[in-house]
Amino acid sequence: MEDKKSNLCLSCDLSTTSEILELADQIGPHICLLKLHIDIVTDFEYSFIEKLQHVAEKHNFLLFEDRKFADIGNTVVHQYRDGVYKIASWAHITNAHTLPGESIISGLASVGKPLDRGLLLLAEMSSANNLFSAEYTSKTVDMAYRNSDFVFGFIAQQHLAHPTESKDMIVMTPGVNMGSSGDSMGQVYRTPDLVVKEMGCDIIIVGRGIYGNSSASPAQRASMFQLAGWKSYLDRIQP
Ligand code: 5FU
Repeated sequence: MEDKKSNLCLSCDLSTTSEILELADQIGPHICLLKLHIDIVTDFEYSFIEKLQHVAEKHNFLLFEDRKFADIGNTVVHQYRDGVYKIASWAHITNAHTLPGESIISGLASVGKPLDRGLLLLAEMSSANNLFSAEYTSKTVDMAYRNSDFVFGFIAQQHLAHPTESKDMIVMTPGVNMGSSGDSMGQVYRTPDLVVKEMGCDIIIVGRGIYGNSSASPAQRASMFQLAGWKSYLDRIQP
């Protein structure tokens, strides 16, 4: 983030490998992280991962699979390590719901820790009328700090502090756009300035704001979000 002056994560929700590789290469200079939903890719072959890793190394960004694991420990071990996608073999970062209880973290850690991977916990979501409560969020924060050898942050809409721990965890925030307040399926957008400067989030996750309908190119849009996100971050830490 510091090297590239970027706290921008591209949410690359495209369904073909060629579209993903092309967009990743175009906007690679502007991002610190690229987030995928690998299970929406229609022409997936494992060789795609090697090509994506090449683009990620070229532009110095990390890979995040937005898998939102939500099952018992034994099942998530297989979902994370095995199957067609072998997520743990390439995703530096993935995420999990805490609904099943803390055993989901130990299951994922048994696979991810030896590979030097990291986990984010879903503490809040951007969608309208979601069921996350303040109590659920605070229990999720507790779980994160109890497992801080593997969990390093949250998907959330605001900075989340632990009542007694002084160490900070990173907050990555989806539902970010400029000039749109949401979509027709419950997504709620807020601006980079609101989430980073006012709410204390660290990374902005932007999808359609970058590659959706616009007269500007995705690279121009990504540059705009990079500048806005980084300025909001600097404004917060050096007021
Ligand atoms: F955890 C979350 C959440 O609370 N809101 C989200 O929108 C994840 N997301 C993801 O961020 C969602 O699955 C999309 O991949 C992405 C947002 O895409 P958009 O095009 O910027 O709306």
